[in-house]
Amino acid sequence: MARYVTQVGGTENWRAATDAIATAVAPAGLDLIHPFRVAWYDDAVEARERLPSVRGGDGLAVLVGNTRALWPRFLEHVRDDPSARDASDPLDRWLEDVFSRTLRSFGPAHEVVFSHEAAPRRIPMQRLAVHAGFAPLSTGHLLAHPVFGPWLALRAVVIVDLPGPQGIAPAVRAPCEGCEAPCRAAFDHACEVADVRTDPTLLRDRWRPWLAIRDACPVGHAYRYSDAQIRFHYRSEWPEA
Ligand code: B12
Repeated sequence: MARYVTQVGGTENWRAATDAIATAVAPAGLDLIHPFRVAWYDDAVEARERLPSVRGGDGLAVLVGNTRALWPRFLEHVRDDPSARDASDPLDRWLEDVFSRTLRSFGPAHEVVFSHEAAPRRIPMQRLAVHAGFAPLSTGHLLAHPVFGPWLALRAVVIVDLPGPQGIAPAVRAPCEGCEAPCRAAFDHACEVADVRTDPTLLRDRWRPWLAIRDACPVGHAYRYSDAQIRFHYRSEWPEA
């Protein structure tokens, strides 16, 4: 399976550790792997938002996410174990299982923080992605990756007891530069018809205007999720068996 591993300068052990993590989680369709130095994020946020301390600011952290590659793997899991559907958050439970299984034999001490974790362990993943040099935040309040546009999800950060990359975070290529930002009007419209920020339950029934923000982005159309995946993420709706 193709993987998109960001290349950062340096030749230290963190590169091998990043590859080991990428290889371990790849079978689950986790195909976005971005190594960074803990301090790139920690120094930019308030103390309560920092990553759990495993080694300190010079340590390695690896952001793990996915494109639409995850969906068929998740469906296979549910096909193999139909009772998985009964969990309150089947995708989150599966991801927890994937990381604990696949990183069991990963050598260095490490800690995993999931994007679905609640306070006090909640990490603002979009801001982390920006500070870590993974992707910029678009006018439509979604990360817009230079290749995949907004068609991605961030799942976890693995913080590792090894020195991380040196220097400063790589500059993110801004896909929004020079764009007329059609996502701005889509975002304003979505907030008008269903402000999910104040009432997240509105998303389930009024999801199309929120989907329109993603569709408005001119980057990454080729990586759009399938309708089934979209309906699962926006409406918690399962595809027909
Ligand atoms: C809570 C949450 C929501 C809530 C938002 C509630 C609120 N008050 O804003 C609800 C359920 C409505 C929601 C909706 C969606 N979300 Co959301 N959400 C999160 C979550 C779990 C935590 C955000 C948070 O509290 N951060 C902590 C605060 C203190 O940090 P912050 O930087 O200030 O965070 C802000 C942003 O994260 C932002 N944000 C998060 N979701 C949304 C949704 C909207 C509508 C807006 C305007 C802002 C926003 O609001 C936060 C507070 O203002 C994050 C994962 C994470 N751990 O970051 C995903 C996350 C931000 N969501 C994501 C997505 C994709 C969505 C949806 C598109 C649907 C979906 N689940 O696929 C929708 C619609 C969003 C849109 N803009 O189109 C992705 C973003 C990926 C990307 N390309 O940028 C994330 C990173 C999850 C993931 N697994 O990848 N979400």
